[in-house]
Amino acid sequence: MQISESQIINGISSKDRKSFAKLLSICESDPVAANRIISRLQRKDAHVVGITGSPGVGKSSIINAILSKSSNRRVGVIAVDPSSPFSGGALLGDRIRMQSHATDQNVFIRSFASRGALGGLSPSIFEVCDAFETFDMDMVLIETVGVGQSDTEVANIADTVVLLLSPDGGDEIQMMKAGIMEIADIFVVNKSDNPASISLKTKLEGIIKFGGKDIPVILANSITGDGVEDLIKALDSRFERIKADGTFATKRKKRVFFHAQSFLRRKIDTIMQSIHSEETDIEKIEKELMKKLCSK
Ligand SMILES: Nc1nc2c(ncn2[C@@H]2O[C@H](COP(=O)(O)OP(=O)(O)OP(=O)(O)O)[C@@H](O)[C@H]2O)c(=O)[nH]1
Ligand SMILES: [Mg+2]
Repeated sequence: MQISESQIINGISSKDRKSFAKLLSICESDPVAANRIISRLQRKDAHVVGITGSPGVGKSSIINAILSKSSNRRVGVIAVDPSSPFSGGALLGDRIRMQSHATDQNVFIRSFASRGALGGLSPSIFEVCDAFETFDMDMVLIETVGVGQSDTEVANIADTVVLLLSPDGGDEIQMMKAGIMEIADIFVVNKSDNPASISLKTKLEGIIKFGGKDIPVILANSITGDGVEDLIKALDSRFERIKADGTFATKRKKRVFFHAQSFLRRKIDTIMQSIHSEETDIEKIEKELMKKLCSK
């Protein structure tokens, strides 16, 4: 049975999970319709948090631990997971790690089967994130794939970026790309059951101090939940601070810009796919693109 946009809107307003799931599917298949539906719904500013870090560092586990300690609030999870052959089970793995919360009415988990172009975030991430804000979420956690561009791109959408490191990743600090250190608002040294985590934390604090910055470094064990309350406290106090000092408003303005950029790129991609692939004259392709773009 075809469900109308008005039915979806009414359903979401009365917190119906099926209607919300339908909106999330529309975000992926038809961004124009998704934006139209979202604009007709009430929206609440959720704290959008990007969780990034190398594969296997514990991103899904820490999200699971955050969910366990957030029973009094509504939390959405967006897991952007690769469908690459060597990590075939990763998507399933993330689901399993968060499964204990799958029936929790205050939690909604959405996994993407594949990431976007150039290893970045899925192109529908902005619509999906906006959609979560129509579903009365207090917090939206975005797990990146931790490779390619997705871990720096997440700063375009998140209010706060949490970078996870772990002592079993070799010399993680040495290996880290320059850009990723710049975007972190909170560091977590995960796997605190490994004694080497203490020296990793000390080393990281030294680097942050040397850079003249004041960024919290939290030691955590996402299996036992140790340190996760400290992370939640750090997140909450940052959210209060950025709302008070104007950072939040600036970030949200930028998010609209990046959303527009992603929306337009997607639109152009769709049109390009409809232009005859045997055409070899770039000018002709451009003219065709402009014609189709203007007629939409
Ligand atoms: N000892 C220990 N193991 C941990 C901890 N946190 C996570 N792990 C383990 O590390 C492995 C990877 O954890 P995930 O949560 O799947 O890591 P991830 O960063 O989401 O991994 P990808 O999504 O594949 O990039 C799993 O076997 C976890 O059980 C921790 O604090 N201590
Ligand atoms: Mg994961």
